[in-house]
Amino acid sequence: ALALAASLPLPALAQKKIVLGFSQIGAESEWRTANTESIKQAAKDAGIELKFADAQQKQENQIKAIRSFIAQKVDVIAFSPVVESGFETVLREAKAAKIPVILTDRAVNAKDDSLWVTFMGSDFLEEGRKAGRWLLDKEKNTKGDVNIVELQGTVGSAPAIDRKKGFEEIIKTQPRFKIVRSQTGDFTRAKGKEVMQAFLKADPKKINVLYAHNDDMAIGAIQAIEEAGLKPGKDITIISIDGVKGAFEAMMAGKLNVSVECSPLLGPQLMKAVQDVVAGKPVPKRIVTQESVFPMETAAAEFPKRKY
Ligand code: GZL
Repeated sequence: ALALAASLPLPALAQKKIVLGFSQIGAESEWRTANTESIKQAAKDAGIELKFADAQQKQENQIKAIRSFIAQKVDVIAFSPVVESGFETVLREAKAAKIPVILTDRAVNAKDDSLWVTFMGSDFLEEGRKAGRWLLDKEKNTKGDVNIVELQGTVGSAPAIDRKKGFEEIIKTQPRFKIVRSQTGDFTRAKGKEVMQAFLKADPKKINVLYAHNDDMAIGAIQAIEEAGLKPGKDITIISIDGVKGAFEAMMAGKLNVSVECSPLLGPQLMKAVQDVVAGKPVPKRIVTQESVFPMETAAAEFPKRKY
């Protein structure tokens, strides 16, 4: 009987489910909630077990979550680093535990790039350049100073650093474009409104343009501008980034002039990379999301096609 049993084909080992530990920044913006939805849905579709941790925008919570994923011996760790620096130590712990790490959405500035397998997400520098190019084109037939106030994203985050850098790289070609005030609104509507109120109160000089690093801060600022008795999108030209539904609604209402797309729909790409890493297949070190620019004139036609 033993010989007979030995000769039978082994029952196919139940394919062990891949376990992915994901540390998400928080739920600070429409972009972030769409990003979370994309990741959760894609894990379900791929049959990947997702351990999901929300850090409430605190770096120490992300570090704790990554440590707990290491302790649980997950197959892969992925996260969107809330800020660029301070993750090297915990990434070295993951490497020592032989758990591959995937960076999504935001990068870290660690020198040792062996600490992650791949970084997938937008080119924030290019997003800032697109915002700058749109403004120069809009003002190409005007003369005189163009005073810009800037709502920066989370201090120390890759998108805030690079969207500022990219925008400045473009507008510095024409000195009449001046950033007269710049402060962080931490990517949230509430903070964006609060800081814009302060800009409007403090700055006797006319504000011609608002450059917001994301739509949520722009939407908060639009409320502040209206409460100050001004017309957003007319008295103050507003440029923002992400392309979330709220931005399209503001553009259709004529209150936002342009939104530079930054897609949060990284879920499917992430799960494909997770499966490839586990299967030992090569994965590109950098996967860039393809994106466009939506001026208000295109908003109504584009809106029905939007997925986030
Ligand atoms: C960009 C992402 C930013 C969004 C914000 O990829 O990290 O974080 O632009 C979000 O809306 O809060």
